[in-house]
Amino acid sequence: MLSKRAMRLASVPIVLSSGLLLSGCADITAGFNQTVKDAGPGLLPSGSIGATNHTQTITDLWVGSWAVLWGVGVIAWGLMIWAIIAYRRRKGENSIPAQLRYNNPIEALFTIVPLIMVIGFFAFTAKSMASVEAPVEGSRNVQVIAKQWSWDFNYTDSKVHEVGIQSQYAGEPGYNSLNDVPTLWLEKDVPVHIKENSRDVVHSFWIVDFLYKKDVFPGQTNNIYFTPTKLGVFKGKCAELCGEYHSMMLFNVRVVDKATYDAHMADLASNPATSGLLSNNLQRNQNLPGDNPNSEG
Ligand SMILES: [Cu+2]
Repeated sequence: MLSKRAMRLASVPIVLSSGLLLSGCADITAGFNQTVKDAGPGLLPSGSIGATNHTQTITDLWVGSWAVLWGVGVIAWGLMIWAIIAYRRRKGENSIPAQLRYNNPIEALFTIVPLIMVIGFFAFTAKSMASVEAPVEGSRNVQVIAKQWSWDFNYTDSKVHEVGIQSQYAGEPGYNSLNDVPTLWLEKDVPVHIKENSRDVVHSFWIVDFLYKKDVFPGQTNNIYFTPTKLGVFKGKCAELCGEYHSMMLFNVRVVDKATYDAHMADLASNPATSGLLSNNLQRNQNLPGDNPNSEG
């Protein structure tokens, strides 16, 4: 039978883990770097709170999954440590303990519980993905074009565009501060449909606080649908290693009110350098099916 002392010892990891869980993010992140200090629910960036109509769904899936996994972890570690302590070799014990072959109820448990968990994770993921990926009719169209190593933005509905230039390291010729990276302008509370195209290789369009990224392929159009719901400037970057200056492939997303958005579109329209749309003729590979607008997926 298990002694009282062994029971107390076995409870240590359980108490420790639940303590960590209950103390919340504020304490855990104290003293960490800026990124972690900014952490919100589930250690996701706090800027994601209310950033788009999808961030809550994504946060719930993430935090819910971690909560379940912490529960499984605490139970598994607790049982392991209990077994290690309760069944340790005692003084004067020199023989091998009783050797057991298998235990049907335990085998069934170890099969059924993981199966239920995998099905559960799959179901919640599929449900969240379906809602995040659902096309929204009547969205404003923006074409995001990735290129080594920056971004071009075609504001399709306003027939204007902006061309991005790769950011440089400080001190290098052509250095432009991070404030000068290309900026994608979006209007708050207006659903947007982003069509992704690449001029050369595979990139990935990632707006960090929007908790979403999607690969950009040459010769194919990928689609993103969301509604920005918070004013502000958000950091974006390429999330697919795409060559030497991949790390400098940065951009900003500026979510503004209607008046500011309309004024910016008017600015772009009045400037011959930014009026009209950039064509796919700038694509490096001209023999791909996706470069023919009629075959865009
Ligand atoms: Cu890239």
